[in-house]
Amino acid sequence: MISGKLPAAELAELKRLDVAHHLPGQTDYALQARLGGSRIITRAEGCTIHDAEGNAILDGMAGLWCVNAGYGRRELADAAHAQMLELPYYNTFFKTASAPAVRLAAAISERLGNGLSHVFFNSSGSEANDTVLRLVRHYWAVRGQPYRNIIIGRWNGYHGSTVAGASLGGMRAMHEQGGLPIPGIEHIMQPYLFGDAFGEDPEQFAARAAAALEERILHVGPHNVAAFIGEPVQGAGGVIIPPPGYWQRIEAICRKYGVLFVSDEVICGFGRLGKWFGFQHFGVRPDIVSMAKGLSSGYLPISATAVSSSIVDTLREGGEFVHGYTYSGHPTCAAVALKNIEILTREKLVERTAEDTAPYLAKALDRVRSHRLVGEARSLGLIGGIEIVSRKDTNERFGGKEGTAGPMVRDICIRSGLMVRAIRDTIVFCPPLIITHAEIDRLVGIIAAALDEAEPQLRALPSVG
Ligand code: PXG
Repeated sequence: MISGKLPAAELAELKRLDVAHHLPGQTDYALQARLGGSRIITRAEGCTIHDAEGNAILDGMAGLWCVNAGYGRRELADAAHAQMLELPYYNTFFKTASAPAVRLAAAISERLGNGLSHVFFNSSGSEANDTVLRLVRHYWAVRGQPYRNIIIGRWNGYHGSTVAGASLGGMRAMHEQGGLPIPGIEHIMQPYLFGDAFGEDPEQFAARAAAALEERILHVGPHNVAAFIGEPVQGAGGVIIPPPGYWQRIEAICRKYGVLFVSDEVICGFGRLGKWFGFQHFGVRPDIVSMAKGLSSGYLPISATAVSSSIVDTLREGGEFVHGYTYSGHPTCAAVALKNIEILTREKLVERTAEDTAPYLAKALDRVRSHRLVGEARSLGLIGGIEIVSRKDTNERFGGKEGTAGPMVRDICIRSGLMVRAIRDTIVFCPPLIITHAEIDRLVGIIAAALDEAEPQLRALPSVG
């Protein structure tokens, strides 16, 4: 394994420049400065990232939930190289398109099935959801119902960081900055059984959580509701896997009131749940699907918003859709995404997830499931979360509030050579789909050891913080 270590002087210079000039995303800038700069990641291969200090770290997060095909894929670099020499860029505004964009639209639509025939391209997951917002409102206006413009999302859902994305999402900390959400967005409860309804019967909870959608639709008036948006499994919210029956009920409620059903597949798409798309796992049929991340395995920024053929019929009656980005259908990004889909298909990484690695991970989690600090260890496909609790068989948190144990255990994991995230007190992971059994064992083993290491410190905390 080649080290990513940089000479000490070069690393010191990079860290200095980082503090002096760089504002990383979703970061506390005082903390960045106090730490003397960010950790510099220098190289990666397979499921392993390397930092400038010479550490090799198992990437339990696939970058940021995105490097599905793993790192170091020469084929993807070659696809970008060849496309850049042929046609690096051209737009889709002048009644023009490029071969990679058109072929990618067809490849995505083929894998979506379910009448999701057409694809609009963007560069990020946030932009894909901005397109959702503009498209559904335009759709209803063309249908002669311009007042039908409310979109319902969920508390603790994540749909991006742009004004529309953060508004559709239900992250209260994001809403507190910049006066969000924008008008016309409503939020309902999330289907978080462990956190919000501990001990409730899962079926009953599924019915109750879905009924919240119907109640809200009735409250604001069904004729005013344009769409409902949700992630099949909430990622940034803490890997929240809804109880059985939830999605069927949500779909039925959308149908009952003629509300468009939008599945945000930015994390769940491209094999994460063991199907090409998360909605296919749950057996429902959305009208619109947003996707990004795994579409190119993060090698280049590209996202897509797919719509059903009946929506396209309406759009075709609506004149120009006055929406689009310079980089919509970017040829180089599209060429890389196409090659990425070819790799996922050829190597059967979606099937391998469903049949091999996901069941292996679910079983491997037994090792932490019995741990004194673990309230729940859950996974679906190759995404999972471990709930840290102060008392087994409860959902009580250390220090009497959320967010103490999670970051502590995460920091130990990273120090021990595993990159994971802490979302409040849930340790979450979402490794590349190429992860091996041995790497899954290592991932779970490091988390188990980190829980052991953190326990004395956590037990020493006062019980109410
Ligand atoms: N939808 C979902 C479901 C996502 O997870 C986005 C939309 C927005 O994608 P872009 O490409 O605009 O970032 C995401 C992105 C976190 C975290 O804290 C998660 C995301 C982004 C940044 C941080 O886990 N997911």
